[in-house]
Amino acid sequence: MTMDLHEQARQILRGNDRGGYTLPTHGLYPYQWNWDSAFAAWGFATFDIARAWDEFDTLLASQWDTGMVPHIIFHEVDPSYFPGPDVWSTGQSPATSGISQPPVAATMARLVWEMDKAAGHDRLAEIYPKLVAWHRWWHEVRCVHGPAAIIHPWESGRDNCPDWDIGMDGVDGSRVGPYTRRDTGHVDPSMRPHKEQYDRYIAMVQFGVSVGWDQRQIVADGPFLMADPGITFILLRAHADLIVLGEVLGHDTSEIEGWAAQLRSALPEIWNADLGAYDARNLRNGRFAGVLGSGALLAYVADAGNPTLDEHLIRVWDAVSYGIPSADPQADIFDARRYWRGPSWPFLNALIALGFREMGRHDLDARLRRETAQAIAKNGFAEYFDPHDATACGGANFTWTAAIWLTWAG
Ligand code: 9YW
Repeated sequence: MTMDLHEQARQILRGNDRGGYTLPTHGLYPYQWNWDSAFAAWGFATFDIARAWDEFDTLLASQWDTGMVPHIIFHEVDPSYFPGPDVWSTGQSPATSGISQPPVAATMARLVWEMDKAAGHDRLAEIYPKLVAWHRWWHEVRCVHGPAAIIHPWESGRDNCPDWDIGMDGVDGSRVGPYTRRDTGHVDPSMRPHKEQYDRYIAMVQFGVSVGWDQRQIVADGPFLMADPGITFILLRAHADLIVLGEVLGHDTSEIEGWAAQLRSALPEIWNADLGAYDARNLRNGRFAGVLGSGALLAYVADAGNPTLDEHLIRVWDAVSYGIPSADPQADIFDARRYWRGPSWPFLNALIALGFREMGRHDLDARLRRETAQAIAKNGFAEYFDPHDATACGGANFTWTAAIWLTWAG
């Protein structure tokens, strides 16, 4: 059984490989996505280490002059996805979106390098300066208020999670004009964001286009600006991994150490004492989202957990059966199959588990691994799962689900 699933997982990675970059899944997502690629590299490293490094190369080849690494790279135009390169209109070549995505690449590069240090040394040396430039961009452009901020929910990688509801309320989606969604033609619409949310997503893209994707102007005047606990923890963790990689290569890492210290000192700003947890915050008015989601639980990957958060973790986890839910099952906003409003996401479980292991919480790692593996063994390599009964949701034969099977769950 397990052998079969390993082979299936390798076939999914090979099948989604477009020659140097990997699609998240056929149909629904026909391009290269930033953090999906980093996980794909980790998966490839279990059977083809050179191919793993290629994935980082293609991702970083589309880095903007500013240092930003975009969230989507539109290598070959595919009309089955909306919003495509014409809507983003960033003027990049190859075409890209105009926002970034959670910077997990340095963390994944460290894991890949550790799997074969000799094979990885030169490849790592090539990408290291690009990773540093990307982290500098996060520090200078997105961490100006302290914690990492996002200018669009898509930048968080957790598109419609409840964290963003209060920020989305301030976005006017009524004037976006007509457009045709494609996602709801590929998968069950009840598992995707609502139309009112989509109108606002597009309005934010249109604002970016209107200012020529000037990121500082978007941070200053854009319709949406929220502090994201998820990216804050991922970036903190990635800074630490980048420092290790820099030391291996003999570089001075003091600049990165400064970014990491500054970011850690901003954590109290995203601690919501009323909620007893880290929380997303609207940076336009200081208001907290007031909901517990997977962004807060990523604290464990950055060694930022505490006993109060532990209580929430166990409470939300005990309420379901197949991994950590992406929203609080006891809150009104919970929706077991709607994307980031409740489902369990295998790759995110794998990321949180990385933190558990480093804290010495092997019991939590083992539980999360077992539950994630059971969902996959039961219903396949789905994009995400209903956390109560492991119903497969979203796209099938999903790259990062296959990757984390090979590296962790399987
Ligand atoms: C979309 C590819 C991407 C992920 C995101 C996820 C989803 C794209 O799929 O966003 O069109 O909604 O939310 O994290 O990178 O797998």
